[in-house]
Amino acid sequence: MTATITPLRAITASVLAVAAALGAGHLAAGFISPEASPIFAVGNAVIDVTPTPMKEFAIQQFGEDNKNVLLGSIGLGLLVLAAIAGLASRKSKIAGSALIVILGAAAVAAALSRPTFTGLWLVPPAVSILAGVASFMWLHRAAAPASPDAPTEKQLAWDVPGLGRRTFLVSSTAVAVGAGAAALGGRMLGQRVGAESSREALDIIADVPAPPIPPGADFTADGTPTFITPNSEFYRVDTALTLPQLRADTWQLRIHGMVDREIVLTYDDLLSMPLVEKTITLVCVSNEVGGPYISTANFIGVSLADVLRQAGLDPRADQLATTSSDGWTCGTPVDVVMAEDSNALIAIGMNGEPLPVKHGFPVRMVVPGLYGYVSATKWLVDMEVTTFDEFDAYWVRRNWAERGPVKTMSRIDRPRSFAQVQPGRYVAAGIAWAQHTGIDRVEVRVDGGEWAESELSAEVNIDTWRMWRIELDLEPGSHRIECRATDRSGFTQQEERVPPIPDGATGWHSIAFSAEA
Ligand SMILES: Nc1nc2c(c(=O)[nH]1)N[C@H]1C(S)=C(S)[C@@H](COP(=O)(O)O)O[C@H]1N2
Ligand SMILES: [Mo]
Repeated sequence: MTATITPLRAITASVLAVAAALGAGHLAAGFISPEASPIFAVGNAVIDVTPTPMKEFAIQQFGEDNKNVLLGSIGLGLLVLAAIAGLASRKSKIAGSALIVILGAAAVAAALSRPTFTGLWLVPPAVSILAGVASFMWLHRAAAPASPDAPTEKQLAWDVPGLGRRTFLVSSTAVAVGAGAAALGGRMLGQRVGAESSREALDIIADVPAPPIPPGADFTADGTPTFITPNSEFYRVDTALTLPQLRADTWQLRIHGMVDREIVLTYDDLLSMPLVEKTITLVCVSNEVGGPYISTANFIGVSLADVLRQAGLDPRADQLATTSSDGWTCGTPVDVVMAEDSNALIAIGMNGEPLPVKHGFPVRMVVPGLYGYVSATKWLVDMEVTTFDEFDAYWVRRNWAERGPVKTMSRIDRPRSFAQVQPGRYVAAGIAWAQHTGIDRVEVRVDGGEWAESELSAEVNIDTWRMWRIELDLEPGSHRIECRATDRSGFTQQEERVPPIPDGATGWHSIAFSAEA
């Protein structure tokens, strides 16, 4: 007859067994690929199947914490499931073991759905199931109240002699420590490729540096961002739950498809080509009116158009399909890349340093004038010359537009929403951008009055943002300030708000604030 175990012990056994499964799977993945870890495979699969509106919500709501929020939610979900399975296992070991097997099966399904799946990816979930079920059986047995008179032979074999009633505590601690150690070990193994050490050994110097940023390129004292965004503050948007770990010395890029000759480039090949530095503003299509997903850097790299000319393009090709090491895909219009002065780069440096790992180390693409989702492939490993008819990239399959030229936009940085400022003289400031076209003017109005032209910062080049500021004379009371940009093609931003999906947000940015003495 099986004894009933206490609810606390049942829950502890089940939760720790799930932890052991996760830790063991993580350790196994350390030998294969960090993304093969059940927790990351499931997380990445969730990211891929999350409906676009929900993904947009997460990006807007949690910003760059969205990945931690996802992992935290999965962790919480597992905790609840484990607790329920534990409570259902007070008499028998079936529910707790079944949960581990079901979770393991989900991890297998997630692994199979990953674009970089190989057969080896089945090992971590298998190890998880074994470790999880074994831990659960062991803890469940240890949790059973000691029957003073008739221990079964099996109990004798399992119990550590002399520990008596502390058996459960000792066993749980052992499982918890083991799970933690395994997870840590997996993490260390996963880092052994050493993207960071590979990066630190490099020194990237442009053969043709960008012109220095002129004084007056930003109005930081009046509340705008600095013209160049420091790498640590550069916005980050990608689908990668774990940062791809690539080394420069083993990196390769295969250029193939509708070309005269296939090319395989190594990092040394790139270093031996002319390295140019370009000051470029990157913006995300998910950026809402007034949003933060825009930054500017000095990118160093080789001309993408030159490389494609070496490969020889089939004139019928209109799309450049690129893939990152983690299987994300991107489709870039060939005509934009090949246009004269496109400034499209295969980039290896950012603000005088090798690309940071989270910005695509060792190699990414940058194409001025296009939103990141159709141009800025990080951890770039494959480039296929093809057509838009032939191939739909990651976000296009999720209802975003095939082509993503950046829309002319402007943003108010000062005042902030609901700010209280002094009446009288007040300087408002912000940014405007129309990559590859250039900003002509930014107008501002208060409380729906006359549009007034603002002062623009020194122009660095047409591929970058431009700052604006304007001196206002404010009456006491509440106010609303709006701005609109006009670009060099003569286009003026329209008032109507359009959401980011499918091809970028538009509309006037507007801020409510008040002037009070
Ligand atoms: N490999 C990979 N590259 C990617 C993405 C991605 O999800 N995976 N996201 C793209 C998007 S949507 C944008 S806006 C830019 C952002 O680049 P950043 O993170 O360096 O600012 O990267 C692009 N490159
Ligand atoms: Mo983006």
